[in-house]
Amino acid sequence: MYSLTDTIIACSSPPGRGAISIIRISGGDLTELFKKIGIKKIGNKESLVKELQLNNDFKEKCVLTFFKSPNSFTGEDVLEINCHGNPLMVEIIINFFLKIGCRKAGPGEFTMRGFLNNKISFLEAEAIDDLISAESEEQLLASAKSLSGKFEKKVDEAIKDLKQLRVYAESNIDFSDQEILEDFDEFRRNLTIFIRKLEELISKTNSSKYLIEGVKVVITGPPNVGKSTLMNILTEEKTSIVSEIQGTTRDLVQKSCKINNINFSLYDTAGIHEGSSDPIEQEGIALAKSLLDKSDVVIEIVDNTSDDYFVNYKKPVIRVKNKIDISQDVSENRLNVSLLNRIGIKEIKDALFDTLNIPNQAKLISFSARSRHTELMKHSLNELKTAASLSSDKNLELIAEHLRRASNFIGEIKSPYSSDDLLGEIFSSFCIGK
Ligand SMILES: Nc1nc2c(ncn2[C@@H]2O[C@H](COP(=O)(O)OP(=O)(O)OP(=O)(O)O)[C@@H](O)[C@H]2O)c(=O)[nH]1
Ligand SMILES: [Mg+2]
Repeated sequence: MYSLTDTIIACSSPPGRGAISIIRISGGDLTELFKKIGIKKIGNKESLVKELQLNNDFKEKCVLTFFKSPNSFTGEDVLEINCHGNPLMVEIIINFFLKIGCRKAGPGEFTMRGFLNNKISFLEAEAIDDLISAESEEQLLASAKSLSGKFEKKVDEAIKDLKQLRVYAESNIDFSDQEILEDFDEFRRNLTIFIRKLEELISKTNSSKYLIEGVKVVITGPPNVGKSTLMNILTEEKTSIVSEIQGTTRDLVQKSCKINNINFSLYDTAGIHEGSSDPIEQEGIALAKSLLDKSDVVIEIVDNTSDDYFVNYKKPVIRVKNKIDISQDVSENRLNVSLLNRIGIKEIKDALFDTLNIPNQAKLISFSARSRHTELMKHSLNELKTAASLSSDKNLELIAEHLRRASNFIGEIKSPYSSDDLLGEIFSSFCIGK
């Protein structure tokens, strides 16, 4: 965790050359620093032009703008320095300020101070990061919606609903062994309604997460069924070697593609079968299996020779039967396709969206979100489901405990206070100067 009392400095504009660069300084009180650079007086939101003597050789005329605490992004005193847009100049200016009492800011440290000083909520901070990192109009739109509070409102609603459930459980603990509580059934109904609401929110949050972070797809199945053929079709180039020889793909082959403006990270893998005596293929199979755990969705392909192939992936799965041009024997539980003849490609693409509940137009996604949010919601959901499985009012104490934990998980979406290290870790994924 960073020290919160230091005066920090970083370049906040992109690295490289340009008309101007912006360096930002933030600290509890910049009065001493101002004295050191010869500023006698500067008011909130006032700018002045000042020539700084940076070292024996260099002077630079800068525009300095002051934001007085708490009226700044970090909530502290902030000085913004505009200088000529040259990375060497920026370095000399930063070195000058390091010598007179500043410290280099870590990634996301300005934003973290803004959060800790209640200038922005945690979800706003994440949305700002998403907005800056957005690579498509859809991502930009979704993070702008989050920044305007759309996601936070949903989380607030969940927190409020959960609070009501907890109030009931906790206030009735003492009465539960006296007589059957009259309104216990209603409480259970409300709990079920809330579980459904949270499941819906998780599904929406998931599709937002996929928009921001992309979707990890593993193409798997027995050997020689057309996995690499599908890889090449989806990536629209010869990414993997295709051949009629069984066991062609041994390594993991990864390539990204965009479908309906969502990024899909595709993994072509070695065909999984038990009988391999080739140590390299065996290693490829082990790699393919380990990747399944990390995927968001699995595309399992079989062909007419492996119809009864079945694996329980514990992941959303799209089951495909390829080569229907050879065998007319279609499988009821699979998408029947002929990749060679480009039949069924659209169905596979559509299935990716349907299986993951992603709207097929990315601009319909309601807000931006991250794995951190979906994971916390899923933990919360597990606690709620355990609470709901305790069907007697005699278990009210235990129910209350599970609700408390569910509530902590949801609360952590907005305030990941549980550990300072975690807070530092989250902000450190932001860029320097932000
Ligand atoms: N008839 C027919 N052949 C196909 C079809 N799709 C792929 N093939 C052929 O099946 C063979 C195997 O295709 P690949 O894409 O290499 O299969 P794979 O699953 O990646 O194979 P491994 O990497 O060895 O596990 C190639 O000769 C393809 O041309 C199809 O729809 N119909
Ligand atoms: Mg292959």
